[in-house]
Amino acid sequence: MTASLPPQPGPEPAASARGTPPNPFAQSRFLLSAAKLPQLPQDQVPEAAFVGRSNAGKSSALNLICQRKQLARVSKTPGRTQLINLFEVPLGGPDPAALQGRLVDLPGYGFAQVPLEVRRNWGALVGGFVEQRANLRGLVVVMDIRHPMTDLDLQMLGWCEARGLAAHVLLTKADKLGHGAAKSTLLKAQAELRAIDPEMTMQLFSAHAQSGAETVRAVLEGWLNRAV
Ligand SMILES: Nc1nc2c(ncn2[C@@H]2O[C@H](COP(=O)(O)OP(=O)(O)O)[C@@H](O)[C@H]2O)c(=O)[nH]1
Ligand SMILES: [Mg+2]
Repeated sequence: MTASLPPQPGPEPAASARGTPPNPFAQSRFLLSAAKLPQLPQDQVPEAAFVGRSNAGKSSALNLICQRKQLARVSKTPGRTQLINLFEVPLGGPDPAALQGRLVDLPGYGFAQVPLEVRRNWGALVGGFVEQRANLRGLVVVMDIRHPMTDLDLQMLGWCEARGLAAHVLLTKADKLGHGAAKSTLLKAQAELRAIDPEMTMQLFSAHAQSGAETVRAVLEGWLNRAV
């Protein structure tokens, strides 16, 4: 008698090896950095933004989603980047007007050593972006699975809820916990998220184990294919 093993998590096979469509995010290109909201493009291109505590793993997540080693520079010095970085994603499709979306890398938060002035500036920049940016279709909130749902994460989700904006949470560095602990953290945090807004979603993610990227790509494609 043969016992079949359950499917094991592991690196995703290359898209072509499975006959799945190519990853559109692999074509992402850096567009520009903005220090102030008026420097952002004024157009109709839909955007999905990434935000999270400094060092949560946001750059690593963006790099895995886009299958690029250095698209968003993985920083060893948290709290440094105070700019909004925009990446163009050619999504494909017959209508040239609907060809593109953007991924937006927002400056990280919650770094104690950052001076008050920098924190104020962060609040105006990121708060302004999340509350007002017309192009924004959804926010990916990246959290270290060992410190989920901090006060600033909740503030971010609160801004989304107030605006009726979609939000998707990545509990990243899932490789740092055992399978059972990761799963129970997910269930607990999911219950908290549902209490904020039942439509918000959450998943496990690990840049190091290369797991979870396909799920978040599908969420992003759904957002970016929505007309502005
Ligand atoms: N174990 C583990 N470490 C990670 C993972 N993602 C990021 N890191 C590490 O966490 C640190 C911060 O990552 P980074 O992507 O720069 O975070 P950011 O400040 O949010 O952009 C780096 O040392 C990464 O190597 C992950 O999935 N697993
Ligand atoms: Mg970073």
